[in-house]
Amino acid sequence: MPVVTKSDTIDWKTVRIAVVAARWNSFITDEMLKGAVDALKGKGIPDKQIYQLRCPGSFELPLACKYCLDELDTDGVVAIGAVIRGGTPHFDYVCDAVTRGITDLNLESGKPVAFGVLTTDTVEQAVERAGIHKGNKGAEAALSACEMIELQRAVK
Ligand code: DLZ
Repeated sequence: MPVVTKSDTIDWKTVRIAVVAARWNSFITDEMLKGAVDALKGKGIPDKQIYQLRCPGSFELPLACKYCLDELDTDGVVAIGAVIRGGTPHFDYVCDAVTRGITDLNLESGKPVAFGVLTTDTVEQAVERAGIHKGNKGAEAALSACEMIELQRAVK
């Protein structure tokens, strides 16, 4: 049985990718955006092929990511947001909408849209996951998008 492994021959200089960050809780999402961009640069993707965009809140992320795929012709997108339960009475609605929207966009577009959206009970938990104590979830999402781009090219 053939084994599909990651393509080691991917030329990261040919990859175009977008990072879209929600402005809500921007003290968190700014750090995650930075972590994501640094991770993509670390892969060798040229600066001019890493698009950085902002949208109002996490609810808008799926549509903003779709714009990137359709209009910027990117190979993938990293969606960055922070939904904090204490900060929103409609936490569950925003979380459900962004999760479903991004899942649907992955399958409809056939391109990776990484889920870098924190859903936490407290600000402290979000801060911990934005690069200060427990790694940077923006960077982790960016590397997931890269791995999926590699996987797509490996199965072609
Ligand atoms: C309205 C709202 C609230 C209360 N809380 C958050 C949040 O914690 N994180 C986030 O990313 N966005 C929040 N929003 C904004 C919504 O995502 C959306 O931008 C607005 O409802 C306008 O469509």
